Amino acid sequence: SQENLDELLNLAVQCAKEAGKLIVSAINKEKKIQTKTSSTDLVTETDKACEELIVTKIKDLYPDHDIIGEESTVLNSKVHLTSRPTWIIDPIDGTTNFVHGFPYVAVCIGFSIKQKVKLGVVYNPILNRLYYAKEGGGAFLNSQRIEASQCTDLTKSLLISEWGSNRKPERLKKVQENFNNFLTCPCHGIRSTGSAALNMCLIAEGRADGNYEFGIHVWDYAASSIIVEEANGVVLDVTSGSVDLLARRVVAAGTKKIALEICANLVEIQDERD
Ligand code: LIP
Repeated sequence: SQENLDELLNLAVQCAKEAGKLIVSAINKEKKIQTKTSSTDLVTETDKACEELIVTKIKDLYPDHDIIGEESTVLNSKVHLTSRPTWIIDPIDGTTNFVHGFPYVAVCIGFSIKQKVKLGVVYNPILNRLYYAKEGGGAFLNSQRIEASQCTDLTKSLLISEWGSNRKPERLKKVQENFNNFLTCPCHGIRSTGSAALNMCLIAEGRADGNYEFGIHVWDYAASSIIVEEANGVVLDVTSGSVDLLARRVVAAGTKKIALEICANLVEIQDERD
């Protein structure tokens, strides 16, 4: 029910704010850094502490809900996203930024039923930007309604994408090919914040017109996907079909036209599904 969704959204906002406090208090200090799948895929004790805080709070109130968390997912294991009520959590999206003190980091909390995202919270505690949305309720940034851009011309668009943490030469070549395609299109520019979730929220806010990324995980784009949709933006899979939460790739844009043009120009990069 709507009422229940409001309650869950409140809980997600509370969790994000508390985790945000941990991030703020740790970002300027020395960090214990570990690597995950490669030397450019990082995790810190703060990622883990934030996830634990959020998971504990949710389990306390909703012990029968499922939880998918970035740091509690065993490396290279499959994610089990079922039709059951499921929380999808990235305690720090933009861990590399966090490590360097670059201020684009976000706590991401999404909630899905039947594999459909019902609400999402993306919180940047450093820049104090709280984005949230629930199904049918519009999208908000710090309590103000946000709207995606109306741009329909790729040659007049500002795009956002990322290099990603996977630097295998063959793969990186394709990432570069995609940057080249859009730069020679030419779009007005391509930006990278280092956080897939904040990139998508910039689309929701209408600060940029289109975004794509390969190699991300369900926790990087579940919460932000509903924020883009509720801001009247468009979220697609790179095949131009509907977004696939486990496909490890996403296209987001203010308009369907830009989203489809991005899809049409992309060289596909294959990553193992979540
Ligand atoms: C990050 C993504 C970013 C991507 C990085 C990394 P994390 O997520 O949000 O867009 O390019 O490689 O995966 O690991 O900081 O949560």
